[in-house]
Amino acid sequence: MDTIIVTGASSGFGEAIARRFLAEGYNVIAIARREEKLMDLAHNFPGKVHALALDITDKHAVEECLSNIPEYFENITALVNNAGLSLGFGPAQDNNINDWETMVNTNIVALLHITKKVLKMFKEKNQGHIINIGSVAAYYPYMGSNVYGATKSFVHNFTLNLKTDLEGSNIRASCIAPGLSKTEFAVVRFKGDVEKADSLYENKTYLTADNIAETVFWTFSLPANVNINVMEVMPTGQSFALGFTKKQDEK
Ligand code: NDP
Ligand code: 8X3
Repeated sequence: MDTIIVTGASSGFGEAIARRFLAEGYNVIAIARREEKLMDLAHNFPGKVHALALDITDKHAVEECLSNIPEYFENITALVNNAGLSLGFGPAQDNNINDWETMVNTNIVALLHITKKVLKMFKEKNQGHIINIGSVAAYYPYMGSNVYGATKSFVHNFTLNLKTDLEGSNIRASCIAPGLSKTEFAVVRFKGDVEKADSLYENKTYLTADNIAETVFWTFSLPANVNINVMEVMPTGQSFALGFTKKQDEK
């Protein structure tokens, strides 16, 4: 059976994407740091999940694990580069430089390492699909998005450029750009402050992880001659990133 690699499979979109493919009978290589969450997934789909508990910014661990894939999971047909995060929500001048580095290292550098490794396997078979999870933050600026939005712009641009390099091959490259979605994303962004995270969704419509899992599965399941390049997916009530209007400071 074909195998799908899903990074960030321990929660949110990644977990829902993994479950969506597993429900269709695919094998899944599930990557994230929280082993217990990956084990829950593996217990629900016995024999179908190869759980790799690792930090994707650890390039040696990534290299080691992806070089030693058990035979049953070897027939990889898609890579979903989903793991990612935003840290902090303030203006650039107030942000923590370490948070910026973590976002760049996770959302860009780690994605590149994994892509490079898997692309080699795809090239050997002249088949495969790389699906990157971007964000509407790549196109619509909002206060506090700064480096996060810029990392997602990289993901979008890299996907489109990758596609030009793959011209003439059977390998597809797609970028799915979700809008406001309720996952653990905001809790991570606000560093565990659940109340603050919840307030982001107050009086707003938002996407669910299952909505994005369905979009990813649809993108993958289209005929082999069809490539979704970039697709923006927003909740019906959203028209541009977060777009808070803010009164000017009165001084
Ligand atoms: P979650 O926080 O629910 O999921 C993030 C996933 O990424 C977790 O499984 C986490 O696993 C994994 N992850 C983060 N850092 C690492 C790391 N260093 N190594 C391995 N795994 C890591 O958020 P979402 O599901 O919402 O986010 C998924 C993607 O969607 C991200 O790329 C995000 O930028 C993007 N996105 C989210 C939107 C939203 O509104 N929620 C909107 C647009 C895009 P663990 O902690 O176990 O390592
Ligand atoms: C907001 C999308 O990725 O900035 O609509 O949270 S993101």
